[in-house]
Amino acid sequence: MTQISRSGEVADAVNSGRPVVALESTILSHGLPPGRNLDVARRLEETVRAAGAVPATIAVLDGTPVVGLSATQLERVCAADAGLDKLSLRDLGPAIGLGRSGATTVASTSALAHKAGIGVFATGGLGGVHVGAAESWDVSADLGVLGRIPTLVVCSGVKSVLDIAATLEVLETASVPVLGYRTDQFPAFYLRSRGFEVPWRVEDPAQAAAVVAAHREYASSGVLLANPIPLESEMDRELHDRILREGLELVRAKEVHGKDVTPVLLEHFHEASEGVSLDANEALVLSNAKLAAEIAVELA
Ligand code: PSU
Ligand code: MN
Repeated sequence: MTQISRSGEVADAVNSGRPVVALESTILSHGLPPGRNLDVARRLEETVRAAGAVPATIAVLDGTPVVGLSATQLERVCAADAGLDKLSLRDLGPAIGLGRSGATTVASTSALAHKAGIGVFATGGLGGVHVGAAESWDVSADLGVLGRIPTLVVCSGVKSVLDIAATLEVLETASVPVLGYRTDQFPAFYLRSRGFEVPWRVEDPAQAAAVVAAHREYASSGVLLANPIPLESEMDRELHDRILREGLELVRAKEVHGKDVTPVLLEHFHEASEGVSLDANEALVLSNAKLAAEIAVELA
């Protein structure tokens, strides 16, 4: 049986109860362009360390799930010619069994982190219910997995390319508490709000940790902490809405389906905004890594 490969640093920290923050790799391989992705990957790890926790970036390499990529492995995942598949939880068995490599999504990263003894995970955006899901049935496995695995996921909500109201309903059905970090609004990735409220709000890492610890006593589901993009990095709403309309049109015209939808839309945002959305993406994910590390420190 393939064992999870933990870096020495991650294994030591987990075994001695020190704080660890899991980081995903799909955001690197499919969400950010080559060049920029490696820079962001390194800064994410530095940010986690600066806040007193150990970073564990996760991917599957040659059939082995790796928790805590080395510097060389991080470079491999971020390489322009990496050619990595996007692996959701259902893809882990095939990728591992067949000796393949791939980047992990929120669903698969949460599952691997949990198995490796890590309870806190930071990312940019959660997958959700796609617009038109009533016809397409396109609902990210991230939601179902959060309903089953007790990981705290710190993210900036879901992209406004998704059906946010439906996503919040599915999270409720899955018994996933949704907490706003210093906000009453559910954030929409590039935007701090999109008119949807969160049921609960926390004001600091200690409160978030208290909620997570209490939740774990009574439920086996995860917790979603929604941390809005820093105010100074929020995208202009008009620019955002225009690019979103174009992107959705592009997806329809090119008949993009399934797991390719998010990467295609993201790329369109980055191109059409001439990098503004990239800066926004970077700012929010760094902010989430810092917050996740602070909560991991509280929980440890
Ligand atoms: N949202 C983003 N950036 C991303 C993703 C989502 O803003 O990179 C990635 C994450 O890895 C997430 C996955 O878990 O897309 C969801 O994909 P799907 O909808 O195919 O489940
Ligand atoms: Mn999907």
